[in-house]
Amino acid sequence: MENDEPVSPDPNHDNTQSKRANPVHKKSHLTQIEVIPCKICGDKSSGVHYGVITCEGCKGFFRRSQSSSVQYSCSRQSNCPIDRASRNRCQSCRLKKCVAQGMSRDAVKFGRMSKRQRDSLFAEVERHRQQQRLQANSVQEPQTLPAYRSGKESREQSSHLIPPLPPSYPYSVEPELQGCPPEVHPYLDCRIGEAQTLPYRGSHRRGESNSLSTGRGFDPTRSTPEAILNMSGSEMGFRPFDPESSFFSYPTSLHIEEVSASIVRSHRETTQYRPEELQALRWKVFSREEIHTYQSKSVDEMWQHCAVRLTDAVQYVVEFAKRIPGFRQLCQNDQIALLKSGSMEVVLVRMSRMFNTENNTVFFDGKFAGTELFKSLSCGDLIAAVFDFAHNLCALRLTEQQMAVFTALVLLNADRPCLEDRERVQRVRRDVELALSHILLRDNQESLLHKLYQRVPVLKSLCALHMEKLRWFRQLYPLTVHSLFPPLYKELFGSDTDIQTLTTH
Ligand code: HC3
Repeated sequence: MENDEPVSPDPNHDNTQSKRANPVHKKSHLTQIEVIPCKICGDKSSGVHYGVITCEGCKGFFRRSQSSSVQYSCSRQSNCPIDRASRNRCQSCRLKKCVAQGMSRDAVKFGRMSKRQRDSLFAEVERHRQQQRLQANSVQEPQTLPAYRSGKESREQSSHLIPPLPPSYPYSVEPELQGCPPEVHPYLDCRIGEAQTLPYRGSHRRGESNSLSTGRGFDPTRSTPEAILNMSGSEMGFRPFDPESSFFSYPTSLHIEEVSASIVRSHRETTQYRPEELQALRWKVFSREEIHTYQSKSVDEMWQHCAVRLTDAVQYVVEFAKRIPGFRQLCQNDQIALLKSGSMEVVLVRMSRMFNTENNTVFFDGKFAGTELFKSLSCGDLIAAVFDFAHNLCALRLTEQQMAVFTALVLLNADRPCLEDRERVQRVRRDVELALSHILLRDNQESLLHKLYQRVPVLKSLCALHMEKLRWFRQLYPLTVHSLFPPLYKELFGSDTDIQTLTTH
């Protein structure tokens, strides 16, 4: 019976040229390709072999089938199933499947694939990554949110989540009686305290020079939460922020340049896709059939799908916020309050990076999608408004640096509800305001400042409409939200009252 173990490196699979052609892209691309299972048996793949993504076993089997003179024959109806467990049972059917999938000794090497072929492969990698994350998220689901409790009980129960408030805080009355109940935020809370392993990014940033003096950049697939958590401020290239220090209260242009550089670096490390990746895929649009598949989802299915995607995007925003100079020196309550009210706004701003104004599509699930793809959400007005916003902001053609500092400004809004120390938020914000002015002045684009500030109330109205839609959806599908939406999503967009509604129905 065919010995399945690869006997030696594949002499036919020489990708030297492609390694020379683009070592970083090639390495990262090949690394990504392995998320796609073997096209022959479904086992973990090891790359493109003889023109098809296969595992080492099927690569070796095909090579031996080409070199040996043996003829394979099937003892059944030549339709044997070929999977990881059965692949050695029938060599004839296995070879038949190899050929059917396109394996050939003359197949082009990966490095010489056409751009279209490589883009198609890249999009397939992205789709598999998204599926992996979806499964990972559903596996994470068992974590349950604490059920709604009265103020006193809630504070006692949640003390392990949010440090108990010192008596001087104004939460002495029952939460129902105050403007901003001390909500429980186990997911936001731990995300603020620790760095999270983020969902897959567009590509690994190996070898990219990074800002950290230790040479460790933020790569969610590499950096463990402990590693990031243990990086000291100086190790991360930041001077410890101390709003009380005299140095901080008189920002010099050097300090402002440092704040700008720090925010731009954090932005670069916490955006899901690089501009060049999005540019490379800008004409990769969904087919009619693929759009129909999305449109055929039920309302609750599509909402759950988008809620997962939105939550992924928010996780990157949380990491970005934590790296804004001064953000983590704010009190826990204010960090959470700023994220609760600002993260969706930042997601919408960042969405404009992924928008193609020429066909009004946005990068979603590995390809560019128009509004029609989101039809089954049944909130056409919200979709249209979100796309309009993305289109108009995209048309300003912000640079990554301008985008980075603008999103930091969106987050550091001292007018947000439930803030305990507005003045401190304002102090942190002031440096970012100066940083944005500094960058626009340097870029000779001061007129952008007014245009960007004009977008802020639009963001607020979009988020209000989003919350209105969520309340509508939750009335119809309370258990979907409660049981199937990511916990972080519920923390961000839910509220104690809503949790009470859910748990008492
Ligand atoms: C805004 C959006 C949901 C989020 C989608 C995101 C931002 C997700 C991250 C991707 O990298 C980029 C992206 C593209 C499209 C964005 C969607 C467009 C429309 C949809 C709704 C307006 C929000 C629906 C979310 C809800 C209702 C489940 O909370």
